[in-house]
Amino acid sequence: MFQNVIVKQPCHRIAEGITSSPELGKPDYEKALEQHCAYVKALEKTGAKVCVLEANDAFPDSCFVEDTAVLTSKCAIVTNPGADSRKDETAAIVPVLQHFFPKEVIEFIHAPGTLEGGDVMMVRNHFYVGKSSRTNAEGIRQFLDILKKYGLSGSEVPLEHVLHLKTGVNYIENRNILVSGEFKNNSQFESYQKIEIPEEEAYAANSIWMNGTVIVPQGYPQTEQLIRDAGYPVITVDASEFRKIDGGLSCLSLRFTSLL
Ligand code: CIR
Repeated sequence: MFQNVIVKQPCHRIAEGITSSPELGKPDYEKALEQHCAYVKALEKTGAKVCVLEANDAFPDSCFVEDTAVLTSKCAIVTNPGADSRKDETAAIVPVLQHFFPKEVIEFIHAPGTLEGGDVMMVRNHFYVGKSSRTNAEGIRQFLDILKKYGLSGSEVPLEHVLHLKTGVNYIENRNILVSGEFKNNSQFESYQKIEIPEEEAYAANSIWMNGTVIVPQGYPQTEQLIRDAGYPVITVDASEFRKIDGGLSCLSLRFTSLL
């Protein structure tokens, strides 16, 4: 159960966010704001208390708050994003985390290590961490050291094509895992019950488990059905504006239970 969620509103400069898919067009600020509101409502429906942070126009990608921290049952780890334009997004998350975690369990990834939360997938007390264009070997080394200190474990998953680990693979509890593309045959996920996402719906591999319900992006009917067939209630939300700048549903929130 995740009792708490942190989100950050999209900012006026969202159209300047980093993208690998310029052909999708630029996100529309008003639409993004509407979609963000619906996303918050969906999270609230699952019983979580949502803390909505104000937008920050200094950082076009700052609504993707997941990348700034990894929140566990024992500690909070503030990241050091690999994208230069995103590095300083972390300064704003520290005082927020202090409302939910004792100061002495707030840890940091330091340069030259880089790590983004989108590369970290939690399965109970184990954390898979993608080695990507954003998360480097030194970031992973520091991250695994921190996990060890708290009795948690982690393992590295090298990425080939996708931006972040959770762009292509997401754990939805009960040993069920959504896998797309390069992760379908990855031996590290062999022991899970795999739900294979069809290539044309790969974006929907980034669906999120929230307190028994799975929140799925709108417009991916095959994925929605596969998740329903696995026994989950589903809420769909439109994420089209975030998709234009490589953002999915997981990136838009930090989901956790407060230690305070
Ligand atoms: C970026 O490239 O950093 C943003 N445009 C998208 C971040 C998506 N975050 C995530 O998958 N956790």
